[in-house]
Amino acid sequence: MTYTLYIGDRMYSSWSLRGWLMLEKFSLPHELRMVGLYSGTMAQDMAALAPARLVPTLTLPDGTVVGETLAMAETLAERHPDAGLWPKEAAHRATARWLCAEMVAGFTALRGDCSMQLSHIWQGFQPSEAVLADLRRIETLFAHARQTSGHASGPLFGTYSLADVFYTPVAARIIGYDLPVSAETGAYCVELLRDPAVLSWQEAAREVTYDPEPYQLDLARRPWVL
Ligand SMILES: N[C@@H](CCC(=O)N[C@@H](CS)C(=O)NCC(=O)O)C(=O)O
Repeated sequence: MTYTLYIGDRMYSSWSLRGWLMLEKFSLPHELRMVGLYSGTMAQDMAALAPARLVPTLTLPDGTVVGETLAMAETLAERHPDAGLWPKEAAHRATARWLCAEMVAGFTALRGDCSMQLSHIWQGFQPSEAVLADLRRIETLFAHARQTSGHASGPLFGTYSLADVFYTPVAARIIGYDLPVSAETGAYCVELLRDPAVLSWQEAAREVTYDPEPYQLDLARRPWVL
């Protein structure tokens, strides 16, 4: 029983990272297939998965195709009720679902201005007022999650869950652009990015290079050392 996850790129595809973490972190057997997100072959590579057209896309062992990361998360959680994808307690689970849904639907300024990259830390990035508002909202949601769960640090709901999966690429944006957040949020972001699974993903990401690199900024950079 193996899932197949189609991903685009490890360095820059935030959604691919989410799709992979929800399999990898919960020990769900899977194989990966690369899709040419930046090589111009994406439509061709994904033709057999139509009408899915974005990465990640998941296929279930029976061949069912599932697009959209949130749909994948719910499908995997339903198929593996004991794997702990969602928090055990109902109130925590409802809040975790809320955080994931708001992430998928929101933070458009942060996502638009600070494309995820796991290569280096930009120096001197000046966030717009809209990006700062997104950061405030993210910290409000984190505070609400922690108040609900009673866990002041570590995974938002005490045990690593889909909420942490969905906010890992958000953490990469916060760290990768050196964005202003509280010490607590910064520590949580670093913890998410120091996860051994994320580090192995980042290491594999470095094996692929692009010329020109996507999402360049006219800014100095420092090495990604956390
Ligand atoms: N809402 C989708 C977003 C997926 C997404 O935007 N993936 C990007 C890569 S990170 C993509 O496939 N872009 C290719 C395109 O837009 O043609 C999800 O939750 O999975």
